[in-house]
Amino acid sequence: MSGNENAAVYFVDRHISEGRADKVAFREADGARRSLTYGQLAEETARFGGALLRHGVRREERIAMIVRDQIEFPVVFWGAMKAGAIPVPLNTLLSAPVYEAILSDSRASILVVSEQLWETVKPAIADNTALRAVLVIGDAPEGTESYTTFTKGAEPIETVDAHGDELAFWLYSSGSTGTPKGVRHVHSSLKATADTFGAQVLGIREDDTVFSVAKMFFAYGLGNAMSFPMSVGATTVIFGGRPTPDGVFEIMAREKPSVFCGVPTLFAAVVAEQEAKGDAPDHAIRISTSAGEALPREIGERWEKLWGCEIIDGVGSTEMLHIFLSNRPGDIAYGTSGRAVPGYEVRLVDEHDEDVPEGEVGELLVRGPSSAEGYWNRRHKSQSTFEGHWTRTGDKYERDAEGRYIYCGRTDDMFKVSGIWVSPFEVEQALIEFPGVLEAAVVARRDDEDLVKPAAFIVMKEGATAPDGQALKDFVKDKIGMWKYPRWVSFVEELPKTATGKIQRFKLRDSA
Ligand code: 3SK
Repeated sequence: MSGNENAAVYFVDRHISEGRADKVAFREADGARRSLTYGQLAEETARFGGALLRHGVRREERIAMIVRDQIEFPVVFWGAMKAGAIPVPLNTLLSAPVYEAILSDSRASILVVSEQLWETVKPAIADNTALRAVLVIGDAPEGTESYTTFTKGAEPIETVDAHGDELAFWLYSSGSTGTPKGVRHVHSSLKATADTFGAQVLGIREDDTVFSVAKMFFAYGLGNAMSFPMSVGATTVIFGGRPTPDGVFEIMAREKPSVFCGVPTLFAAVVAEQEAKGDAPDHAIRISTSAGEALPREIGERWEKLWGCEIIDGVGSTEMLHIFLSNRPGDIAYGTSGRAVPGYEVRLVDEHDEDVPEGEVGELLVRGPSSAEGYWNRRHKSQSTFEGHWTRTGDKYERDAEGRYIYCGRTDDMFKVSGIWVSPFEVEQALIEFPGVLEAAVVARRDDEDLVKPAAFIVMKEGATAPDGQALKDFVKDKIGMWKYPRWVSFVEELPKTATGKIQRFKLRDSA
């Protein structure tokens, strides 16, 4: 091995020798509005690592994190890695039974929790025998230890030597269905995503300030708000709260980020709110990214008109750590996911694993330098997802004449009407072009003759009146074809989504 390939050396320690000790790495946009320089981050991570070793934590022990986006998030994440332990950031919006299942599956020995989340987490650890310490960031209730006390007086450590192929951290992926799976990533993967999407698509720069509404527990947010800015010594604005259009406007105007990373639901809500208000906030955004779910063309075009900058829409996965298929600055085709990110290759295959020709729908496979090592405790699922160099995404795509990839839906979401494949995403895109429609989700439903047909669930913009269902059906028929129009239209308050913004169509299927 040449040198220490522990990711914390490149992302944290390097900035000191490169003269960025006084540069702000993280700045909170809410709560106590604290900030942390690269120098403080290097020191605090070394101290947190020292505290773990003092407590007897050994290499590869899991450190579960149920931590909001706040200054302590990067400290715990990188501090654990410095000590050779494995940080496992968890979605902060889960319920106690799901935390209980994940904590037991991961056998984490230390749990770090933000005080605001303690009441939800408390019942999840009642019967857990693997946990040796529960550290609460903030006031520590009985039976827990305060994060500050745990760290106090600990001897800062040197970052432990690690191989680039060694396990570094896990993320739990719930995808759009099922119980979360522990996805195990190695040290070199973080730099691989920063060198590919971060540097070659986003073009992240040292003078950038990044604001990501996707939280750091999510692979998309982890890259946006941590590894990409930290790869060049840029600054991240951290926001712990729930993103709303008004909150986004406020942060844009006050913090002046130059890079904004969003998800389609939020872009749609921001655009709708802005069109109602008739103005755009004073901002410094030079580029925006979207992932988590395909961005409808309409939303991309409206955003660009209002904000005067592009949205780089792409697709990634927790298994590949970040985005591997994406549009490029200056070469955007809204409504498509663009082309493979430099360093990655993609294929579209049919059910016999044969490549499908242009214009036909196939499952998307990807190969690249950041694929996960596998799932924890899920051997069969690992074997069917990670096939040698190739990773199955479970997404259906079509390639157009220009080599761009067009999202058609999750493998489980696609269905045939009169023998022809229907992409729920295509029908949804058509529906949201109807005046007053904010969001739409389409699923298969059986009619009286037991034949499968599309059913639509519609969320209207605030203050907009729901149209006649027939008007919507005719609109879709005219736009994308006779057989694809929804035979049933229901108006709902909101769509079921994962914490990271993916529509859970399976829940609508169950209710259809
Ligand atoms: O869902 C996505 O598109 C995504 C992007 C980057 C990282 C992780 C995910 C799931």
